[in-house]
Amino acid sequence: MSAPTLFERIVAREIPSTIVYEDADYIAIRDIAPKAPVHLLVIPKVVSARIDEITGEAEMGRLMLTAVKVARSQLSDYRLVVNVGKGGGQEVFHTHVHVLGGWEEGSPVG
Ligand code: D5M
Repeated sequence: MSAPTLFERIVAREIPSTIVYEDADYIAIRDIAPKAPVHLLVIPKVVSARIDEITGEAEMGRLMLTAVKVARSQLSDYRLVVNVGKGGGQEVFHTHVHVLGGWEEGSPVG
């Protein structure tokens, strides 16, 4: 068996984090190195390394619905970002959706 991912260790409370949402299948935490005034990570508890490994419509749908629910609980406007693969900026190979927001004048990106 492969070593648990960083996010599995966070789910197991082996590594401390600020948890803002949790249900049976997902957890959302504050990013340790925020790139926006509000920067959350929405993480499925079932591990896939990258989002493009998720092939089930229900699983993909529930991930995005959970990300939107978490985002809407804290923000009215926001960005959802998924980095996919090293070249896409992914550092932690356990699928997660970034929720970014809270800028006073709108997102500085894009
Ligand atoms: O994003 C991985 C993100 O994970 C990156 O924005 C930093 C964040 N990170 C790394 N370690 C921690 C801990 N311990 N708590 C909270 N957030 C963390 P990626 O899309 O893979 O580049």
